[in-house]
Amino acid sequence: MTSSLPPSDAILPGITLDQHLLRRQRHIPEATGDFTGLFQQLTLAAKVIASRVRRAGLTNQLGTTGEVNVQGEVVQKLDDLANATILQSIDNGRFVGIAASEELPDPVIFDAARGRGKYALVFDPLDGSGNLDVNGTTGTIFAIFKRLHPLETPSLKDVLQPGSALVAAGYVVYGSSTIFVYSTGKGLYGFTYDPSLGEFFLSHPEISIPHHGKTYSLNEANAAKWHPGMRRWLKDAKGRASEGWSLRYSGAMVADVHRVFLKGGMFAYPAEAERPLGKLRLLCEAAPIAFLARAAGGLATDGRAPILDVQPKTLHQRTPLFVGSTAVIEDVMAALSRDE
Ligand code: P6P
Repeated sequence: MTSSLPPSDAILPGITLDQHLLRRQRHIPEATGDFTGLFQQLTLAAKVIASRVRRAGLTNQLGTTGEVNVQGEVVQKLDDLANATILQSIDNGRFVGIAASEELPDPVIFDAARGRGKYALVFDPLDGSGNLDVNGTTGTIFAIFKRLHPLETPSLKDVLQPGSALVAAGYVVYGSSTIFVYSTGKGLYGFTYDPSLGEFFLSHPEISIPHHGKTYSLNEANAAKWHPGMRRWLKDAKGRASEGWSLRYSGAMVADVHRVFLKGGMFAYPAEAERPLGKLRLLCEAAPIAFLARAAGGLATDGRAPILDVQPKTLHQRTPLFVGSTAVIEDVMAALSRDE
């Protein structure tokens, strides 16, 4: 005689992020555990950042440091904390040889004594941090490359790779709940954090971007600076309000992209007359988001070409970005290709 198991959801809320990663690792014979180890470090960093973001108003962590970063943006106190948290979390693991942060002018190269980590990590530690003071949503974005020459000293070459070379990417959205979303190229998975248990549990087992969508996410205040085709597309979209088309824009790309991934539509930060490469950073924002969008069946372009095909020339290179439902992105690209 044997006893039957209690229903699986009777006690645990589901599979954890760690378990999901270990299951993935078991299917890769050559896996050394370094990739899983790196993800566990990033998961820890996400938990720490989530905790600090939630209590910022109580721990004098709101507001700015008074500094301006390499992007020319005012640094929020939590930008610095999130940046330091991620760098510290990967510093003792020998998984990462070089890490590039949106907040730092140059990459951090980890001490050779710790072994030359095989991965290159690129990240935006706290995207949309301008929202913090008003309790808005923010996020962390990360991208993981394999280093080009793992036995050599890490260098910028390890980071200046096209998005198509990514081995994994993800984001953490610090919103009404904290959700860790990642992909290794096939499938897009979301895990919701339970602070009472200190674990991320699988809550979105297979995120798939609807082929079409009626929500567009862009900063219309900049419309006068856009390509005429983009202005025409926006005018047409606004004309379809009675058909359910609507604008949603939070000021934090991670939040807006997360909505598009789940509900369809488009997030866009177009080129402008005086900013032909737009505002968003290619390596630490657009490329990882494009990698995730492709894994979820969506599309991401710079208005002309797939973001994943763009070969970065400089670390903080910017790019226009259009990402979301394939039908919507293709429609926008057609509008941009008309020369009026
Ligand atoms: P704007 C945040 O600073 C960010 O990089 C993205 O997260 C966000 O989508 C965009 O810039 C907001 O820029 O010019 O609309 O305030």
